Amino acid sequence: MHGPSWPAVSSTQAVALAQDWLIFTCAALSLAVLVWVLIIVAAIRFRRTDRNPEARSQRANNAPLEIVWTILPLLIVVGLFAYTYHIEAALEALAADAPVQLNVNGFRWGWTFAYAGGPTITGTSLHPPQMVLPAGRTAAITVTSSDVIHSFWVPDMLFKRDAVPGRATTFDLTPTTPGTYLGRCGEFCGLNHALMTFSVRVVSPAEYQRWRAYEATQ
Ligand SMILES: [Cu+2]
Repeated sequence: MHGPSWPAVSSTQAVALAQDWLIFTCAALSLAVLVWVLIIVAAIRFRRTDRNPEARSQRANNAPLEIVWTILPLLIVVGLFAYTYHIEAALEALAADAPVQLNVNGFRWGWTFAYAGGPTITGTSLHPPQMVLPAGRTAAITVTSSDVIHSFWVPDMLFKRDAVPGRATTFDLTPTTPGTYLGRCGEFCGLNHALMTFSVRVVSPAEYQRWRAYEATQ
């Protein structure tokens, strides 16, 4: 289980999103460093001293410089937008025949995981349910809710999708690393919202088949 810490980045979707985040952070940090350096240089070099009693005019302008600092940020923003759009489009795409298909229903205050042709697991805030997924296989997950808006959220997989009453939303999730990951409700839904947890146990495909076979005998 992973508590509130750096996410484990344990789905293929998470890898793409973490890369996007890294690019944004690098772009923001390099601009921040550039601005900090320029502020410090300007403050020291152009400060009022005995040798330089007149403060520089605050109104002097430099047209080429102003064009550059208008166009350059515009290009950066358009570039970041295009790259994010490209990633999100890939994340939104659904595999034609996902090997694992299940419905997730959120309710106050728990979750039901209903596998196609397989077990249905219901858990409450006192007994959170566990979802089992095979590593490296795409799961098509359809979320909905039976009362208010909840949100299916697995922080380590960097994935969150609203569970809206009367609406079914399908997304693909491909876990990469075996382990047990904490899931929560990501949308405030009432008093026991914070207790509306679940877990996702990612196992090898062979172990997943054994689990399905075992559940079928129950
Ligand atoms: Cu909820």
